[in-house]
Amino acid sequence: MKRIAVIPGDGIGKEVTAEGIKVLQHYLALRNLKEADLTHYPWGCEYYHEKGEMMPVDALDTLQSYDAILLGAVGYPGVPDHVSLRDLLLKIRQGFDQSVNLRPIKLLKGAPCPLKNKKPEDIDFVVIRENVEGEYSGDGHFENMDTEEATAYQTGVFTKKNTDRIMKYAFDLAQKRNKFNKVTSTTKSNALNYSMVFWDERFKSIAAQYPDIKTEVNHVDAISMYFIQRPETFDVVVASNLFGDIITDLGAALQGGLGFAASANLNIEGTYPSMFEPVHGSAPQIAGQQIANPMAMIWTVKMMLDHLYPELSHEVIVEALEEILVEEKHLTKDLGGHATTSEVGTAICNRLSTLVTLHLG
Ligand code: GGG
Repeated sequence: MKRIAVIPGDGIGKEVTAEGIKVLQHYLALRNLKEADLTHYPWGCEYYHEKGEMMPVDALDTLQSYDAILLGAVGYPGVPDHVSLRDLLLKIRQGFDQSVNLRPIKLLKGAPCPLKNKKPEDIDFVVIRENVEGEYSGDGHFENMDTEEATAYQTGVFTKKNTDRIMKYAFDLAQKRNKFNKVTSTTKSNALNYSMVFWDERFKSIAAQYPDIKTEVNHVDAISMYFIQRPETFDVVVASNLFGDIITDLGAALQGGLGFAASANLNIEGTYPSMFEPVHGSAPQIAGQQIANPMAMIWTVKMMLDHLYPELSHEVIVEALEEILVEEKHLTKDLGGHATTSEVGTAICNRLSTLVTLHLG
């Protein structure tokens, strides 16, 4: 039995997490796997209002023993965004050395791609985002505040250890995917004369260890354009924390919206639990209305299953999402439908019942 810590968080995080869990338990039963042992933690912005902190000081000790963490979304008006993000999400990512943020950019059959003439086979790549340092290291300071000389410093930290680790992961993944055997590096070394010059040097050095893998280096501004102009040329894209965060929202747009963007924060050494979360935030403007699209969360649950049961294929979950999209009967408002968040979750469970029986007997 797998033990999972569940942090639904804020806003639509709660609604989509409920559907993720519904699909998770249903799928485990269909596959004759033990029901997951779930423990919910009410951490987030409501907890902050009550206790003055996003999660308890010993939260990492509490989470340490779990097989995985499932997170909904964090952030809500009334708590500064830099507090809600840093004191929960970034604390877990950094505290548990979840060095890899893996984000598939894949257009599902039936999903609304904003690019004309692009089909699912044209949009199928992975962004590997460095997840524990870089621009999100948290280093920096203010000087001379309340004067005309007021200055804010935000320091990007790029260590050889973490830069090499993320790049090796990207190259290994390109070998494993065996698509184009290609890694594209996202840089901005023309302007960032320390961090990104170092990034480029490390990329070159690691690439030399993988002579079978082709490489491409793009500035972050250029890659944003190429994602739109020629998404079919990407296989594995490696990026720093900030650049990865930004270009994967663009990637989500290619997939049909944030309602499809799934992610995994991986501790690749297995020393700490990994955390799985949809890319989207808490969307306070639609929270509590049962209109949020739960597909990103359900895809995220599939990524968690890949991690927890790597010996099994869980692609049938992606297939179920595609069938629901193509059928167009159970879609949320963002996709032009009228179904509630919960109805979409139930429809995906029903589809899984059919597909699992069909494929696996
Ligand atoms: N689903 C998690 C969430 O609430 N993400 C919001 C966000 O702003 N994330 C920034 C990041 O991934 O670094």
